Formats: sequence, structure tokens, C-alpha cells
Amino acid sequence: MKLYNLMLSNFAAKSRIAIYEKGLTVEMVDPPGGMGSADYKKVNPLGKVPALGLDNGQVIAESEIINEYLEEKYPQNPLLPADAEGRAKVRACTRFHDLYLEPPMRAVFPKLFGQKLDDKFVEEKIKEVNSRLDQLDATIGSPWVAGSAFTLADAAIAPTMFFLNTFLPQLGSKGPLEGRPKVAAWWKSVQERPSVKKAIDEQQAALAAMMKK
Ligand SMILES: N[C@@H](CCC(=O)N[C@@H](CS)C(=O)NCC(=O)O)C(=O)O
Repeated sequence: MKLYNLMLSNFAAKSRIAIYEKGLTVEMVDPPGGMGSADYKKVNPLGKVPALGLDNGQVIAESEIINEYLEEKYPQNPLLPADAEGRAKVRACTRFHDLYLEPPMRAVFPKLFGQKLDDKFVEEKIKEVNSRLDQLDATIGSPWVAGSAFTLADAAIAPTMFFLNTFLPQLGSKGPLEGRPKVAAWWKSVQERPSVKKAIDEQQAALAAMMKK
């Protein structure tokens, strides 16, 4: 198998964490021509990373579908609970991440990379991210996002938390852990998890390399 991957990408890191947790051998490859390029769209029509290339030629796009596939295909070191209710809880967390917490952060990325964005728009998106973080603090489990086991929910939220820690203060907002003791406690332990540490170190190194350019 190969993962079309960029080390900085939080969505690719979400799938890398699942791969590392399960101890799978997966070749990490850059998207040919880069994200969104015509060449890469021949592989994944969405042009986004990650995508998982199977040995039979099938390509699975979207981090959540990749992670669910890996969980079904390689059930060792499970990342979903055994019971339907537990699974629903984890999936609610990953969906919260993908649909509600991450998008307003992504919307302001261009500003971080020197593009001009309307100040009011940025202010609204930062407010939205902060209100999602408050929701996370009100609902997050202990020691892991969905409770007693490390799951796909931790894999989803940790790489985005790395970005939020780095970028929110640069955008004039308080940090994501400030005034959110439960999120702060989770962040402290999740960073020690070897799969997460590896993925976040990779994000950090890729960010440092990009900033040098
Ligand atoms: N819903 C997608 C989101 C993936 C995504 O937005 N990836 C970014 C990199 S972090 C990307 O490829 N952006 C390029 C583009 O949208 O063209 C997933 O879960 O995999």
C-alpha cells in the first residue's frame, strides 16, 4: 500500500497515526505534481491528500474513509470500540472534527501564508474556532477524546491541535488550551503517544522547512 501524503497535512497525519498505531508497512509518497495538480487528480479526482493506494490499484480518498478501511481490514490494535454505541461516540468526534472544528481554521490559512483576507471574515472564523474548542472542552473524554481507549477520534483531533497551538496566537487569538483544562490535559497525554508524537514531529519538521523557504 502507499499513502499519498504530505508531512505537514493534518488530514494526512490523521491517517498516518492510524497506520503507525496498527504497525502497517505503507510507502509514503508525495502527490505527483502536488496537491490539486492535474497529474494528481488522475490518482485522486479530489486532488486532496491523503489518499491510500491499494496493491490492487484501487485508490481510497478521504482520511476518514481511509481510517475506517484500515480499521476493518487490519483489526489489530483496534481504534474503534467493540460496541455500536462506543463506535457512534468515536464517529461523532471525528465528524465534529472534520465538519465543525477544522474548517473555520482552514478558512484562515491563506492569511498565514501572506494572502490578504477580509479582517471581519478572519475575526468571525477565529470566533467560530474558539466556540468549537469550547464545545470540545465540554464534551472531551479522559484520558482520551472518546473515553478510556485511544481511538480514531484522537487520531483526527491531535494533528489539528498542533496547528491550532501554532497558529491561533499568530492570528491574535488566545491559544486553544487557554481556559480549557480538559483539552489541555488531553493534549498533554496525547503528545506522549508514540504514533501521535511521530506524526506531530513530522508536521513540525515540515512546517519548519516550509518557513525556511
Ligand atoms: N476531507 C478531506 C480533507 C483533506 C484536505 O483538505 N487535505 C488538504 C491538505 S491538509 C488538501 O489536500 N488540500 C488541497 C486541496 O484542497 O486542493 C479528508 O478528510 O481527507
